[in-house]
Amino acid sequence: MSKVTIVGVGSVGAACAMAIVAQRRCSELVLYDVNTDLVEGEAMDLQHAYAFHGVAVKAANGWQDTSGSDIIVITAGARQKPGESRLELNGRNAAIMKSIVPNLVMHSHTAVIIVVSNPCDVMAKMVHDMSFLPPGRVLGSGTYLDSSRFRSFVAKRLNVDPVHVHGLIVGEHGDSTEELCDMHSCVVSSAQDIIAKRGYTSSGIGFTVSRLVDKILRDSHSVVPVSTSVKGLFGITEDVFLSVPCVIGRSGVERVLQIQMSPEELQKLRDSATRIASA
Ligand code: 6V0
Repeated sequence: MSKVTIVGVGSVGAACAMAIVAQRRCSELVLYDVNTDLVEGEAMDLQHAYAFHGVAVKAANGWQDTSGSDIIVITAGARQKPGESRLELNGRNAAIMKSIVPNLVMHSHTAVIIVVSNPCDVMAKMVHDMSFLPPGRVLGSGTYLDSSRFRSFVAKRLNVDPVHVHGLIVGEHGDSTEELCDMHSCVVSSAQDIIAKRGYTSSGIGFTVSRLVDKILRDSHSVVPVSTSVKGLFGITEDVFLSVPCVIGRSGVERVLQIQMSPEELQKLRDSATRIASA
């Protein structure tokens, strides 16, 4: 038995819900949103297919309905407009985090919290600091999505199965994400390219979150790039969250792998830390 709560059921929250349910990642999925019509409609729609997926989907009537969650996914908040950077969402989404995090933690003090709302690295640190949860129990989805995009671009160019392309994007989930090859700019501009065409991104992050939920609930000890505290690692002195390769399991981020990086890569990672610290 496992319970997952998604807070914010707009485009991203709905895509996360769809992926989690379709891939049967948990036994109970609770949806929470300030827009009560939206959340009830979304839950009803998914629940009508219960016979096909077997996940009990409920719309929360209040914070108490989120009680005892194993994982909480936060996707509440403003999204980028075309041309707007993720960091520009900081003020608006910080206010939302302040209004939801104490309520969530009060009802689920053993949950792992996955922060998706942008700017993801800044929000993940803020949620961590406000939650008073142990280190590792709050993580940002970070560059796990960027890494998946990178693998898909390499696979397409080389005409190979993306399952067999291995590579990690580390650093900020944003414009200063680290360059690992000439496809860097495609990865960094991906979200803006999609936003320019359809107004928002959702499916990629939906599957990314579903995969993270699975790895955490199975206590998989998988190595994935997610956003976590990096102060004191890789020569970073700022108190920030950034994506680096992490071992994740039932308690969230269990440890960071201190992989070898070139001096240039390390400098870019430190530049990301400086940029995030001043956001
Ligand atoms: P959206 O479709 O506008 O949905 C946001 C939802 O949040 C709406 O349904 C709101 O009602 C709800 N909401 C607002 N305030 C609260 C609150 N206090 N409590 C509960 N719910 C609330 O936005 P969309 O779903 O497209 O994006 C959500 C966030 O995800 C944005 O910050 C995006 O920038 C971010 N993304 C992050 C990605 C990542 O890889 N980390 C990827 C895509 C989008």
